Amino acid sequence: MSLIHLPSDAKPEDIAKTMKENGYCIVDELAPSSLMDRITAEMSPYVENSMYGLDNFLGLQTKRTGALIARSPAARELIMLPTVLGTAGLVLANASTFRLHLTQIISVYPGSPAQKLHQDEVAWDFFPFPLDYEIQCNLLWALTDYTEEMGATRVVPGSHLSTRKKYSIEDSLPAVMKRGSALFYTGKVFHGAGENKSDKLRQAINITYAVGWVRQEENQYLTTPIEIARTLPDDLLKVMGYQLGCFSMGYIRDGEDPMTAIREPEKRVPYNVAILEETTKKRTSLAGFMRDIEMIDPGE
Ligand SMILES: O=C(O)CCC(=O)C(=O)O
Ligand SMILES: [Fe+2]
Repeated sequence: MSLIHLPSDAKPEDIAKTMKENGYCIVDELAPSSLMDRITAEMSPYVENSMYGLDNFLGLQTKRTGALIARSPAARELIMLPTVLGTAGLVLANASTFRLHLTQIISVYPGSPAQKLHQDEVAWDFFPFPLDYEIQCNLLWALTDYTEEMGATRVVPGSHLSTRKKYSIEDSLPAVMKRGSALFYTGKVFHGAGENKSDKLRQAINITYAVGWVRQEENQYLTTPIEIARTLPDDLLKVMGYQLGCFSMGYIRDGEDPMTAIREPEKRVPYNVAILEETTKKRTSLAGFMRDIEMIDPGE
C-alpha cells in the first residue's frame, strides 16, 4: 500500500477533499525545480550555520533553519502559490482568516533515527481541539528527493479522525516523492520524520498555516525585520499576519489596522471593518452562535 498522490494541476478542492478524508495529500512536483534550486542557494549558508536539535523529538542529527521570509525571496513565492493558499483557505474555512504559522527547512542527516509519530497541533499546549475543527494546514515540500531510505516523512492515513493517541512505525507509510512535490497534512494527522538509513541528506521545507486566532509558532513580526517587511507586497504581509485574525484579534494602538505599522505608521486607520462584517455573516450561519452575533452585529 502507498499514500495517495495527485498531479501538479490538482485543484485546491480535490486536495482539500483528500485531506479531509485521509488527513494528508501528496501533490507531485507542484513547484518547479528552478524554485527549489533558488531556495537551496539562498538558504544553504543558513542551514550550514544552524544548530542540531537538542532532543530526540527535534533530532540530534537534524537541523532546523527558519526565517524563510526574511532570508529567501524564492521561499516567499512558494508560500504564496495559489494552489497552496486555495487549499489552506478550504481546509481552514471554519475560521474567519488563516495565516502563516511557521517556515523552516528540516535537514535530516544520514544516521538520524525516526522521529516519534505525533500531531502538529499539540504545539498549542496540548489543548484538545475538537476532531471536527481544523486548526492547521501544513506542508512538507521535498527539497531533495524523498525516499523511504532517506527518511521520507511517515504518515498514518486516517489518524486525524480518531481519538487514539499512540501509533507505531508499522502503522505509518513513507511519503515517497520527488523534489518539488508537497505533502499536505492536517494538524491532527499522525506523522514524523523517517529514519535516514542512507548516506544522503534528506531536506524538506516545512511551511504551515493556521487559523487566524491562534498564536503563531514562528513569530513573524520579530523574525522578519521591519525594514524587510516594508519591502513585501500586501498579500504576503497579510498571510504573515499583518491583518486582523478575526473580528478584534491583532489590532494595534487605538484599534488600528496592523498594516499601518508597516506602510504609514503616522496614519490612523481603524481596523478592517470588512473582516468584522465577514465574520459576522459567517457566524450567523452557525447554529448556537446567536449570543455572540448580538455582541458583534455591525448593524447595531
Ligand atoms: O521532517 C519531517 O519529516 C517531519 C518533521 C515534523 O513532523 C516535525 O518536526 O513536526
Ligand atoms: Fe510534525
